[in-house]
Amino acid sequence: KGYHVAVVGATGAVGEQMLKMLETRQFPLASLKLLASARSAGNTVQFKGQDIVIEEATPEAFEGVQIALFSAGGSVSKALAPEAAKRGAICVDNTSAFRMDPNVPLVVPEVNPDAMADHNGIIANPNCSTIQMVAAIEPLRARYGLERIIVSTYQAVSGAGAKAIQELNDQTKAIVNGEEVKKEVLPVGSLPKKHQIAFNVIPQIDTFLDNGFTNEEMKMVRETKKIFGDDSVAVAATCVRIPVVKGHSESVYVELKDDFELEDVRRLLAEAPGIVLQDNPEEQDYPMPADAAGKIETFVGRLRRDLDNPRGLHMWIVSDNLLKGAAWNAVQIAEELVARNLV
Ligand code: A2P
Ligand code: 11C
Repeated sequence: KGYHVAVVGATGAVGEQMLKMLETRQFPLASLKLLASARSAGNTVQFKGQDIVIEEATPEAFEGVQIALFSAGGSVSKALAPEAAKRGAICVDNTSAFRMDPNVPLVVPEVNPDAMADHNGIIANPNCSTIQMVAAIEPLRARYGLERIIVSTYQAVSGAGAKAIQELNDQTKAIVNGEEVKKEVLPVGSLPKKHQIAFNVIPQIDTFLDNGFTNEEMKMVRETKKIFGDDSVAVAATCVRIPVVKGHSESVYVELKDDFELEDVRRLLAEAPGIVLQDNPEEQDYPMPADAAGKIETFVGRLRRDLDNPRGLHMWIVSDNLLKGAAWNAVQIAEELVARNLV
């Protein structure tokens, strides 16, 4: 049996990876519709060796679609996901448009797969930096209970889309060649002031809020509480952009409720679905974005007990932000929908 699937934003950085995931996972397809803006309509994209013509994303384009994967920005999701749902599609939305809507499940399949059943036509995919963090913490939360999280991120430019990847490449070449550096995209496309990302580090992702945190940081706070179903977990984040193309890294400090043995923590992570324990400091072996890029798993290493708090644990978490952080989590939700007879 196959399903009628649409990918909205098929020409974007995440959309491209969604197609790759549907292909490599051999997702059961009856048909595949590729949607983007009117600018791309008529262009073709390769899928399984065949050219598929891109169509403009309009409400009518969703007639007959059973599963729609959205990654074309929040405003497109706000306008079109309800239209797709009205026509009978289940939307897996990779934008922030519906994440905090109480009627929309926010799902990481390794953490809260049962939340999926309560969908009203839309299931939200969390922010990339949230997904990899909660996937790695969940096995410890389930065993020991979770008091607080303090996280600093090292995020790849692909999180800001295809234009930001191009900007890093262009700036790097310009600097190496002694040419003028153009600053047009980062840190935030919609704000006039820009900073250089090549050979630099920018402690701003998304806009600042009144409380001094950025929107990206507050996404990590709010989404984590919703996914864990626990508002009492304390979360604070500092989100930072670094000159890496693919793969977000995170330095995470967690305080657990119960006492733990490091050996048990290691075993729990080694056995957890979707997690790869990579923690062999004697061999200088730990997760890095250059190794995690292109892989669907979340890699965890540098495990240490805090020097002062015996229930405090330090860890280093790396995953491909376009895969587990976006396209793979979305296709994984689609696979679960099929497995649970929810389509
Ligand atoms: P297009 O290529 O036609 O502009 P990225 O995150 O890499 O910047 O990609 C954004 C994706 O969202 C692209 O596939 C882009 O298509 C798509 N997109 C942008 N605006 C719209 C729109 N108004 N309707 C549908 N798709 C859109
Ligand atoms: C980044 N995390 O790396 C952002 C991108 O809410 O889906 C994803 C934004 C979102 O820039």
